[in-house]
Amino acid sequence: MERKIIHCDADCFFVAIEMRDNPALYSRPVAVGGNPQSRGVISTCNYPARRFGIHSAMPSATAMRLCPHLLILPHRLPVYREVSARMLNIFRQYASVVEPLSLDEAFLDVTDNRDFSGSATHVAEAIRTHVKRELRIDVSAGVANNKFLAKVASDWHKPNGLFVIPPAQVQDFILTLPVDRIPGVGPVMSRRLRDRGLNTCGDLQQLSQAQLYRDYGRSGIRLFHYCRGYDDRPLQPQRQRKSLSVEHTYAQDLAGRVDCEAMLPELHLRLQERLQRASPRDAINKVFVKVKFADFTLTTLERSGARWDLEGYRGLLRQALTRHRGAIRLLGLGVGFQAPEHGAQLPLFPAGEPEEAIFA
Ligand code: TTP
Ligand code: MG
Repeated sequence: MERKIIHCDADCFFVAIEMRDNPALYSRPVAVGGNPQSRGVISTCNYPARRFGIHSAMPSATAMRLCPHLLILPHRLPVYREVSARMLNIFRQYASVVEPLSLDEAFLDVTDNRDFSGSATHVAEAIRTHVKRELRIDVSAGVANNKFLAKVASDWHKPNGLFVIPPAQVQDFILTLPVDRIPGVGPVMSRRLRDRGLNTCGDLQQLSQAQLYRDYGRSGIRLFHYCRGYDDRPLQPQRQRKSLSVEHTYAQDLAGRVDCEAMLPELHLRLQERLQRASPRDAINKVFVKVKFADFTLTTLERSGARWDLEGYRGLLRQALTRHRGAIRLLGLGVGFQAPEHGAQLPLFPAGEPEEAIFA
């Protein structure tokens, strides 16, 4: 039977909450992010700010150059978390299966929903209205017969939009879909494809599965299915965290190993605090360190079954630091958890894989 999947994604989530709580901000460029003087980055910004080319993960200093009258507000994470939880509660009133993806995003499977004469489009409209009434923020939604298309659709009429891809229109829709609209295809992969003249999903359809596998490995297999509008991944309602980490960008670069090791205890303490609130420790099956050098070279070193005490991380860090020369800008520590058990229904993609990183 054809599935009915809705993807909901709030518009400029953090800033939407700030604007709601201070309506004078609606018409001016506003971002939430870190301090430009201490290498902060933009978490998100509203649509007036996006017109200046500002986007998530951009250094705040760059954003201020692009738009000198940009207002950058500090984070109020507890408030965002509360709104997120209330939004999730609303979603659950309309769908028995909900898979949260991040604070402001979720998939809903409404195949069995009998309300609204079984119309997923009407369910999506009702959810948008409900969230707006109760939380006073805008949610964009996409409706389709699988997760991939629903996610593409929620982006289509953003902000404050709803877009439906009826099953009969999937083939037409997909032919002209630009490759960089495929969730997980980042700038690098997009460029690789475009350099070969592969601009749309229709272009990708000309390649065989074997060809795509040869050129792009497992990502190629995903592309083969996606470019045909095909995706049989089920929702993962109790999606288990795959990893947990903490990191810090230092206001002043760390000169070398000794400086880095001096920072370890504090980072490790933060990791332990977060672990206490998260998954059971007996599920930890690997540890990793992340190092970003002053020239932005990034290296991650992970080891299965390694110790996640301070000594274990010290050993890993020493090894990671030998990989590149220069001062150090950022340090991170993390753990990976055992993958959750799966039932008979095998997903097309490995469980819990971060969507954005798939085609990095
Ligand atoms: P997104 O849904 O990616 O972005 P958004 O809701 O701000 O904007 P859009 O209208 O395009 O959906 O992310 C949700 C929130 O997650 C965002 O408000 C802030 C936070 N976030 C970060 O902190 N850093 C990031 O790099 C990104 C992408 C998001
Ligand atoms: Mg969003």
